[in-house]
Amino acid sequence: LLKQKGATVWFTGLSACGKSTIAVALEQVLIQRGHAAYVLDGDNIRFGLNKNLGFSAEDRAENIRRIGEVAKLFADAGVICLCSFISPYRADRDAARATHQTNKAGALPFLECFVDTPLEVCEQRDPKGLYKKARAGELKGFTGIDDPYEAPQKPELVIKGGEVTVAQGVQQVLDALEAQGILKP
Ligand code: ADX
Repeated sequence: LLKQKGATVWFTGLSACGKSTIAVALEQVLIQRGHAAYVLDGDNIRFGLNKNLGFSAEDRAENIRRIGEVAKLFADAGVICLCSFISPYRADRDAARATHQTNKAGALPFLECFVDTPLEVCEQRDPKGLYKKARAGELKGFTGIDDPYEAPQKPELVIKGGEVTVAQGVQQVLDALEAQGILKP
């Protein structure tokens, strides 16, 4: 019916690195090209399915576990699922990848996309004023300030968020999806 192969693109990176901006722009391009694509991010997950979770290491792990399972279902249903979450812990991202690999109906493609934007750039953008609050000590456990971010060691893709435009970032993902045979060139 959909004439496409489902897959998950997992965007990881600091708050304000640009991951959701790229994911939403990519969703638009894919839909314009006739592909079924859907973004999962904090806006539609943390206010619904995961509204009972905060930002402790345990809650972040559970946040990513649930999202990994939902993304796998989207991908299994044939949708290109674009996940945009800080997902600061390597083990949590690896578990999301593993659940795609062990899918009953066959392994589902999982592309980890590291949006590698320097902390200084993210902090300068600070669209929600959260870095400022974290620096002032008003917000504890903020990723990159007083909470860890474990960068991926072997991501399928690295987007230099401080150097490329949104359109260039989108193109990088499209190229990777084509190279993996998920989209026809
Ligand atoms: S994750 O760590 O569990 O993957 P997620 O991507 O869902 O995080 O949510 C991150 C967003 O929540 C940030 O962009 C920011 O707007 C907000 N936020 C609130 N508190 C924190 C915090 N302590 N650390 C990071 N982000 C936070």
